Amino acid sequence: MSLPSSSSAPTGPIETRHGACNLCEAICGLTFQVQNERIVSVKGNEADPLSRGHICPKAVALKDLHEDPDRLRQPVRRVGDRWEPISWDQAFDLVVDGLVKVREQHGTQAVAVYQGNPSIHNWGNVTHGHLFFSQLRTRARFSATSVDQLPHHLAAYWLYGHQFMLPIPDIDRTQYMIMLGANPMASNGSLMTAPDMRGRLKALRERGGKLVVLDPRETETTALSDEHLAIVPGSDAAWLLSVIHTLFDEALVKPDAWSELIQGLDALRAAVQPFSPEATAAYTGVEAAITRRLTREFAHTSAAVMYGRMGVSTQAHGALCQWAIQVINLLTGNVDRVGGALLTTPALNLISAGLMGKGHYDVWRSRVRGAPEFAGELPVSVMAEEMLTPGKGQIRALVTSCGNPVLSTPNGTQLDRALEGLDFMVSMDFYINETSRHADVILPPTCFVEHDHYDLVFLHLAVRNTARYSDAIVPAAPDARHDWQIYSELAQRYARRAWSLERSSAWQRIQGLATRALMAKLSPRRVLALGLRRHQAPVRMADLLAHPEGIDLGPLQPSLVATLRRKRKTVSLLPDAVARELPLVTAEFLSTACSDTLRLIGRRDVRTNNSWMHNSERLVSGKNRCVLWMHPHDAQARQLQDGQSVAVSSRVGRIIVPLHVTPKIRTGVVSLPHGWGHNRAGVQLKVAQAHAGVSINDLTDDRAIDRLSGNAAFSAVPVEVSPA
Ligand SMILES: Nc1nc2c(c(=O)[nH]1)N[C@H]1C(S)=C(S)[C@@H](COP(=O)(O)OP(=O)(O)OC[C@H]3O[C@@H](n4cnc5c(=O)[nH]c(N)nc54)[C@H](O)[C@@H]3O)O[C@H]1N2
Ligand SMILES: Nc1nc2c(c(=O)[nH]1)N[C@H]1C(S)=C(S)[C@@H](COP(=O)(O)OP(=O)(O)OC[C@H]3O[C@@H](n4cnc5c(=O)[nH]c(N)nc54)[C@H](O)[C@@H]3O)O[C@H]1N2
Ligand code: SF4
Ligand SMILES: [Mo]
Repeated sequence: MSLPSSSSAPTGPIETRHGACNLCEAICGLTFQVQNERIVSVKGNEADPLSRGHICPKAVALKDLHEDPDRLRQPVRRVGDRWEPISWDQAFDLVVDGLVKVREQHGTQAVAVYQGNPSIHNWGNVTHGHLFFSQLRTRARFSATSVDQLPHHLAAYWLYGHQFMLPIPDIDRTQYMIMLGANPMASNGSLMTAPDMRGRLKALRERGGKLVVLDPRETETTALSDEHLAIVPGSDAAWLLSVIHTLFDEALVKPDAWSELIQGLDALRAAVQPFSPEATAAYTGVEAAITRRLTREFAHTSAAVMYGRMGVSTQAHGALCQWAIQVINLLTGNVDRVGGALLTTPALNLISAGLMGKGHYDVWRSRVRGAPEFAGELPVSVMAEEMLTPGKGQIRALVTSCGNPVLSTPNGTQLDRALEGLDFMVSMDFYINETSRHADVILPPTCFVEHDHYDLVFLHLAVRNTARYSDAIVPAAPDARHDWQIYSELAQRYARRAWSLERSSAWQRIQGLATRALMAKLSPRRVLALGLRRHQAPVRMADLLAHPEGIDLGPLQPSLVATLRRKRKTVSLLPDAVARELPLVTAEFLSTACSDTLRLIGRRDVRTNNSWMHNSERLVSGKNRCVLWMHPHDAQARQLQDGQSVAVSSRVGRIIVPLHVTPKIRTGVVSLPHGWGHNRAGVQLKVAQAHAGVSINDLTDDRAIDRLSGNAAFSAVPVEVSPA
């Protein structure tokens, strides 16, 4: 895909530069053509060993982001309802002053942090963010994890002892894949970095393999599947328990390499006894005979993998779902098996290097609702109530970075109101959007094509081992700051200003200052080069620089069984928390799903990227994508017509949206995409405002969380739909 050439094209040599797209987890390799430091075309890089030339329409929009007139290029501070450009020096002082004052007056817990999705897509946040955030010492830490993949981490922590030991589907070698609640043809894959999903899924079928998808609606991915089961939303945990039940019932348990490592088989068999496929069929909407047949097929295939993502993570039983998926892969011997699910071993392995903590669970709880922490974070669903409920520990200040929680977290309207009442707020973001418009100061970093990149996170989640470092494509403006530079500066100034608030000894504080001063001088690239050398990586910085297209380190290899054996660790199949939970859900899972309430679910489109990138004309042009899908039977029952405006209401809110009547969705279910709703006052995104849409998270409920993990339950929100 290339760009139309500009009419006033500058003259000068055209240079080719290799880069990467960091917008989604596929991290595609790109080739840019640049003339006079202006991007003139963006293409997929055929030589990239992982993405092999694949891109999606969003890659070209990286240019739009770079050139966007609405993008902030200098810090601003809010003066009444105006924004005033200020110098970086002034901005840093204002931020440190604002945060320290709240901490002095209201205590450490009064300052909260929200780190959004691009925090892990932009490596400067990974290498330098902690220098600043750790000094705040607050337990009021929130991130996109608790509206996303939190149950995966919890299941990995329970079973393998480490939150980041996440086995990835070996999609290029599997013969049978069961996929629940994922639409990688639109999302390009998640917790499975696998660019060119179409090619990979076609190859699966061409080698005689099978793809089964469970999703309440037809999707771009179900279109490529052999079998699609339109399961009742929110009921997947019951279905997965029935699969485990069937594995025991039909003597299909064959853990192979895991036999001597797993514990609790008998307890598990007893715990799943009530959940036969026959007993849960009314609740899940999946016929018992189908569940039994699929379980048999899966167990009899020697390279099979079950995979579940957003649709089964962000629901009331998300943790049960992700635990059960791991257990099914374990009981059939498919974890750590070629063609099953394998750990990636990236060049710089942050897990084996001990640079990623193993996690902890329920060591403390949130003040108002008593929701459990995981790995030091509280569920973001409780953030607004922690701001709105008076008392000791009430949140009075907020730092947001790379996030737009007003559009991305449940009950955004309530959060919007809560942000208005804060004493101080700072946002690291290049836009004045639905969230950052509440900030006192906005610190805008450079955008993706203006800084270098090595993917510290997603190379751990890829379906093949590769390594790739990309230099900046075009130079940043002289006075611009990268995220890592913003953190470094904030960290140093904060340490000096908050000196008297620290309880550590003077010596420890001096050491802290020295470490931060040193780290501030090390760019992410220097950190990477040191890390590769220190941890004896198979590639060094010089190799990466010689191969900007990326280096292939081969297919995934079994390693988890050997690691656990070496560490003398066993896998307890039935963690205590799950054992306590199952009796609590039995009555629900054996009942009939309520049929007269409509259940709302989400939807992604290849041209969207969460709550942003709607300011790119080329991505939002064409048909309106923010429409409510409804089955013809449900529309008829409510006398609703395709194209008309309808009112959708839930416990927390009401929105008006155009209706799209389609047989592609299960009856009793309606679907809306997330990330829209740019019509709030004060937003400065001209293109996005002209295509505002509405926010699904004005309907999703902050009280609806997964009891075990605290993850938001976005799927199966009860709603009513009527003519607007
Ligand atoms: N109902 C519903 N809600 C959902 C979801 C859903 O499926 N349904 N999905 C959830 C999921 S999976 C996620 S991950 C969250 C995402 O929600 P958020 O965590 O809010 O992340 P984004 O929506 O991606 O917003 C990214 C913000 O970061 C800014 N930004 C982009 N790049 C950079 C950068 O390099 N540096 C800085 N400082 N800022 C940057 C952008 O301008 C934008 O404001 O939404 C969740 N919300
Ligand atoms: N184009 C695009 N790509 C993206 C993003 C984006 O916003 N746009 N966001 C990125 C991010 S942050 C993430 S986390 C990934 C997510 O990537 P995926 O996990 O693939 O997420 P979705 O595409 O939302 O697919 C979730 C599917 O679950 C289905 N579903 C909903 N409820 C249920 C349920 O109760 N049970 C079952 N079985 N299915 C259900 C939905 O119909 C939907 O098809 O995508 C990433 N890639
Ligand atoms: S799939 Fe699209 S958005 Fe994702 S990394 Fe590739 S080009 Fe970027
Ligand atoms: Mo996500």
